[in-house]
Amino acid sequence: MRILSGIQPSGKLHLGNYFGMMKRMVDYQENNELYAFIVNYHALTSVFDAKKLQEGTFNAACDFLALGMDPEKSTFWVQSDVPEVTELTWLLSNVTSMGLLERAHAYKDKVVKGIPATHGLFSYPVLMAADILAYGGERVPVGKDQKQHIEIARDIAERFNATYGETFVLPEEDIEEEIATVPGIDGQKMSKSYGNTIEIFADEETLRKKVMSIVTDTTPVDEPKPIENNTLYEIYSLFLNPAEKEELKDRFLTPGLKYGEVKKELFGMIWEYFRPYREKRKGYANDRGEVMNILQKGANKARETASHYVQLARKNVGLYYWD
Ligand code: AQP
Repeated sequence: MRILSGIQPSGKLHLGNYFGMMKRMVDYQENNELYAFIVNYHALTSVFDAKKLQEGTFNAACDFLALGMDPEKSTFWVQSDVPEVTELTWLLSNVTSMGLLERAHAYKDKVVKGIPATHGLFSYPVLMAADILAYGGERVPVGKDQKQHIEIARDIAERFNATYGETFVLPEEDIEEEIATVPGIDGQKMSKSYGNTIEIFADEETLRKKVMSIVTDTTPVDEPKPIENNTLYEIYSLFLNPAEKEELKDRFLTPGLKYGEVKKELFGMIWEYFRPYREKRKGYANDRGEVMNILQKGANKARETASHYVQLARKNVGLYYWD
């Protein structure tokens, strides 16, 4: 199965990105053909500082590699190193109805969050469709926030195939229900633009402060704690196997549990969980040459696949005028 997904280099990696997408990507690479990339063209919709985008791209590459992306097994590259996707975006734009894009929640949400309402932001889902279709992605592991975008990509592929003949694979979203939306420290969806993230490579003090500031309810200590919509419970559960989750549930439902103590435990757990990745990340961060080399090789591999689909699309729409 060809699995594909990307991450924007638009800020520091957080638990939502990790559990919603990255961890699952890394797990998939054992038995699947994995395509993973850093979507810097997409980040241009919200990052307007060249230096920041450059650094963000390098940092995202270090994050992904440290977390287990294996460039020998998988194809790992930076989106803009295969500029054919921007051409494909144009070809797809012409079979994408305005209505389809006008219904996109992410556009409206991002404008509300203060991201400028540009044409780029509006057509973000078409670029995303091009990314998926250019590589023949069959399954796309994402968090729930991206569900509609994958549906749009599928609609666009269907429309293109119906208009010009079989060209693209129809992609399907891959969302894990239990971790579809990781909450942030304030209980809303964990999101860079809400400033409510728990960054996985933060230093010890920053991480401790973030975890200690997870918002909790005012249930008295000597009463059972709710587990529904309980942010602390939900974040803690991400690190547990099913049996451990049951134990945690029992602890919450038993009077006497102190949220402050659970937060301290959770901090320790997160710190230890990411310790080996932090070490590995330092190695990559200090070896720019090696990271660039990996990305270049990845781009060459990715380009071969993209060429196949983009050439086919060019031919099918009639751009091969000499034929
Ligand atoms: N809170 C989340 N829960 C589950 N999955 C999440 N993802 C993001 N937040 C959560 C998933 O992470 C992948 C990469 O996301 P992205 O690079 O597209 O970043 P994003 O969705 O833009 O992340 P943010 O933090 O929410 O950024 P802003 O504030 O800019 O919108 C995706 O698969 C996403 O689903």
